[in-house]
Amino acid sequence: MSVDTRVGVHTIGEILSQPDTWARCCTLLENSGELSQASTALPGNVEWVFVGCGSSFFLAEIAAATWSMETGERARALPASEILLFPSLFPQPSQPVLISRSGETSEVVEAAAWFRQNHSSQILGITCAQATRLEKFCDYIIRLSPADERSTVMSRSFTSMLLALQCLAAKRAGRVNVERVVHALRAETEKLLPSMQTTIDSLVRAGNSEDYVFLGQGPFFGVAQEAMLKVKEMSCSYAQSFHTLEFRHGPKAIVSPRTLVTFFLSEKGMEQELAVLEEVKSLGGQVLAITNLASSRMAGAADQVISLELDVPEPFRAAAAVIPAQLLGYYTGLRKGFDPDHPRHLTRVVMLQGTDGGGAGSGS
Ligand code: F1P
Repeated sequence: MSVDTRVGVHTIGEILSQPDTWARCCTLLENSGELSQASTALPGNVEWVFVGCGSSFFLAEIAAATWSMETGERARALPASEILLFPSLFPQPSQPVLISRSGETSEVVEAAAWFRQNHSSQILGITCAQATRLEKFCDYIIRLSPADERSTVMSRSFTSMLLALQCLAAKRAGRVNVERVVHALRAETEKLLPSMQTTIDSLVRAGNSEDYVFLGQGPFFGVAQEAMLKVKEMSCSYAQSFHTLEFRHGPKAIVSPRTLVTFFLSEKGMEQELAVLEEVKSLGGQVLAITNLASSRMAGAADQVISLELDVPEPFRAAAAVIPAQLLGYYTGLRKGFDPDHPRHLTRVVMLQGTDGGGAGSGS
């Protein structure tokens, strides 16, 4: 069998497989009953703490925002390292959710061990891998095998684990038909992929950008964070992320014709966020707007607009909204001569010396 050696072949395949993967994961969860089991067994009226590293931490940020918006319960996201270094941050009781594609990241496994040792609550884990060190510490595990990846950078694992946690929030709140949401997301995003690719590819071919900024509020702040990481990981470019309105408070000083500022526009904050977009344009920056419904005012200000037009509640649009940023990192990496399947300096899993994992800085 011939091996496909094209540069970035695994990463682009995984990015484009996301709608189909979401449907497969949703079916898996419905058949296994894992989501319903976790939804009924885990406590309410405590703060839910979503924990991860790297992309999985940014996933945690979106999941925490969704949790509070959908259930009304308190929730926050933290990198696993905060639990290890500042455990006093965690007033009892809390409901920990440990997020890790590999289930082997040392900081996440150690955080799970800390919760096991110091908290009476039950631990929920979510992973894409089999037989992981993480699950040894978990009372409940959501396992999304169809979303696992060969690539180092996360794409379908990120959006699939995010959707699973958002569906858990929806089941807890009992206000959203989860199957309908996933079906709509899958069908509509599948249709959007070709135009997303065309828009992002043409933006990259124009080759005017050397500095990237991503802006979002509410559940879209975590999307902006993940977008920043995708462009850094796949293209070794300078990228930053902020809450949209925070950009005025100093960071906008960097805006130039070589700066591409991507706005993940929310419905709730549209008016205020659009004012920042118009200000960035007036300062001479390039602007990409990712929105659910485009407007003439938006089209008049932005250089490019990607309109999702998804008939799902606002937080559930996050998974689709991040895809243009995955493509931006991918095509920018190719243009700069990198191989997104083998990102510079990175390993697929970060396992640290002195843990019950590999040697110093080892990774696989
Ligand atoms: C988390 C992570 C990724 C990053 C790289 C190294 O992995 O930090 O976010 O892109 O792949 O690992 P995991 O804990 O979700 O397996």
